[in-house]
Amino acid sequence: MYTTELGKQPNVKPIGPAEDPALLEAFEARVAADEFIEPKDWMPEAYRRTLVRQISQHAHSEIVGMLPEGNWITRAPSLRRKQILLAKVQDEAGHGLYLYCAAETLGTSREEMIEALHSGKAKYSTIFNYPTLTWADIAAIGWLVDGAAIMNQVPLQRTSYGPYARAMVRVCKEESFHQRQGYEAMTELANGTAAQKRMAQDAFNRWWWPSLMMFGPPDENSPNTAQSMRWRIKRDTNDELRQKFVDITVPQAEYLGLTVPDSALKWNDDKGGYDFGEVDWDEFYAVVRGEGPVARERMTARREAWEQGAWVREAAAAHEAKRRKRAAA
Ligand code: BYC
Repeated sequence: MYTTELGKQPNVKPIGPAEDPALLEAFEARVAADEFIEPKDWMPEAYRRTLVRQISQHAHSEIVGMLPEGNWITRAPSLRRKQILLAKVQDEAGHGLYLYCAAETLGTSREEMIEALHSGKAKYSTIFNYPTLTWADIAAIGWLVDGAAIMNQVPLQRTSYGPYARAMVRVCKEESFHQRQGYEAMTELANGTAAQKRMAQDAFNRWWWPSLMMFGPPDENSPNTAQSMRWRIKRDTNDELRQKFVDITVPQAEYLGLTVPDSALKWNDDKGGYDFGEVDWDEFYAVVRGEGPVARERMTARREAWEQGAWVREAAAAHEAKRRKRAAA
């Protein structure tokens, strides 16, 4: 499904004519001084391409990420839960839109990005290729998936590209609410009946490892990390963020009385963090290749939504054309 062969990708290299060394030096000095790079500023082509890749894939993740939860809006166990879930899913749509706008400032169009998603050229987060089987999965997603997302996105508020950094400020505020509502829903289940506790543990078992995969491959197998860290697109490496997530989440699980599904998990005094077991990287790469348990359903749903929404896009374009004509007259 995906065009790139993971683990064998070279670092992003500039294509086309060599870039002016003076411009390159000035650009690197600005990045090193923690200045934001803005859309009209000169930037190396490889920097632009890396940003388009990361931001558009981030946007796609937000949009595809609406599906597993959207599936539960009609089945939420109370009116309060339904309202919260509806608001959360709408927030994810908003995040997708800010991110598509941020990517558009780099000279790519919305249509090109959507086409890349639908054709399988662009990736989206592996986490959204797993099914949501019970209500506890919705609680687990809020707690773990949004928790992992915040861990990754708080540092991105200081990413070197201005529009991406600014989009992240609002996204992080909303993700923080998402994480809390998930943890609150999980607390209720973990303190509920025996059946509810079992549901909570079962969902935790199924979402723990895929959540650790959200941070990407280990640093030594991450083709993009070194360059993205130099350009300050990424502010922490995949392994650093994964470790922070484990260290913060394990005590939360203990508070809920849930067991982390990892027999290798152990506090390590020397490093001041947990040692934990090996992620199943074969599973990760299979899901990235489009072989996730519900990958096909996800892409079918997105393509159908795009086709069924054609009339809305046409109506909006016709309305705008009329408005301009009237304004010109
Ligand atoms: N899933 O060199 P690496 C959300 C790809 S939305 C799929 O480490 P990089 C939420 C990677 O793209 C969560 N693919 O790459 C929404 C690369 O392939 P390409 C999304 C993955 O970019 C709704 C290759 O593997 N968050 O939270 O330096 C409801 C090698 O990896 C994954 C973001 O997108 C993966 N998990 O680092 C609730 C955050 N991991 O592109 C919640 C922004 C890696 O070279 N993105 N790959 O063909 C990032 O921070 C970085 O792009 C990543 C990967 C850490 C994800």
